[in-house]
Amino acid sequence: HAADAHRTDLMTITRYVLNEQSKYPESRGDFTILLNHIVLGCKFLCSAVNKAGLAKLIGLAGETNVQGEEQKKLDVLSNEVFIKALVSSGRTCILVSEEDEEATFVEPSKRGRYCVVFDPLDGSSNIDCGVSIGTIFGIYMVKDSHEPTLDDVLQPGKHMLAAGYCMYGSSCTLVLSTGEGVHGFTLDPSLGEFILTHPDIKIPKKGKIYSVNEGNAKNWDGPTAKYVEKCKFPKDGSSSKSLRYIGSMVADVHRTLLYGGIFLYPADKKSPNGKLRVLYEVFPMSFLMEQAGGQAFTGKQRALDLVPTKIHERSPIFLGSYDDVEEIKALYAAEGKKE
Ligand code: P6P
Repeated sequence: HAADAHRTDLMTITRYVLNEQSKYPESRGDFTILLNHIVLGCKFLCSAVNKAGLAKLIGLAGETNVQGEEQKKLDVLSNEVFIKALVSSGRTCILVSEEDEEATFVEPSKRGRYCVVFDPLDGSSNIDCGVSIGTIFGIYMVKDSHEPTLDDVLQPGKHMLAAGYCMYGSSCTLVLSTGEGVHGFTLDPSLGEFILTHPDIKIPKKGKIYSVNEGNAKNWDGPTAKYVEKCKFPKDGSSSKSLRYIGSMVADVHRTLLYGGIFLYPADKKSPNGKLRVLYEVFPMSFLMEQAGGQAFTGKQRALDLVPTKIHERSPIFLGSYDDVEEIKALYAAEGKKE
């Protein structure tokens, strides 16, 4: 039976990436080696996050554990793990992490051709209450491998070669796109392998869920306020949308990708560029949404067309089902005409 074949045809993320590589005979396998090191980082974090409650890895840095060792906050630990995994891959030359003010330029002897931007543990403020958190990453090719500079990472999201996230929740799910659609893999802890469980994810064209922090409503601009009003009090007699907001981007985006709907982190009077970071939150999630048939908009333009000028730059973001994002684009366009 097809189902049985699916069950026994154990497609692991390692095999998937190798299959992708085989499409490019001239490839030296660098990209495969890089992805495998990212997967290794995710496996380590999955186990560290799951043990956090027991090993007292949660809580503030500076505490000591039963062995009297200096406690590392989980996001500090995860950053160190990813930096070490990426540098030791020998395939990276610039790393941008949410945890580090400055970019990391890999020493020449270990340098490769890829730049990786990542948030090692996004949503980490939710760790202590057990809400799903995750790692988000995006991969660029350097523009000039002779002397890498920040220009090699300040590229528009549409130049990304791959993007993905790993969600540490009831199960550990890694969602990845290398530009050939979006594929979801679930970690089988007994095998220590990510198994393909969600081949070729496509987001529903329209959804019944909107996801935004309503607590910021008083600071929203006109189009966002109008759109959310429409979700709650539709004028065309359709049923109102449900509100689902977890407050952890990986979890909110994963639900949006699988169930459809729209995720919004708009600009507001307090934060004119919104809260989410362009390089390692907005771009990777926008890349995945477009690859899954959805779209991502900043309020002014297609999110992936944005050209960042600073590595920790923020942008408003509206992403999810194609038709839902179209609606908010129309409201911003109408606003633009008035100005
Ligand atoms: P707010 C978590 O702190 C985070 O960076 C994202 O994971 C999440 O989407 C957002 O901030 C939540 O922000 O302002 O609604 O608490």
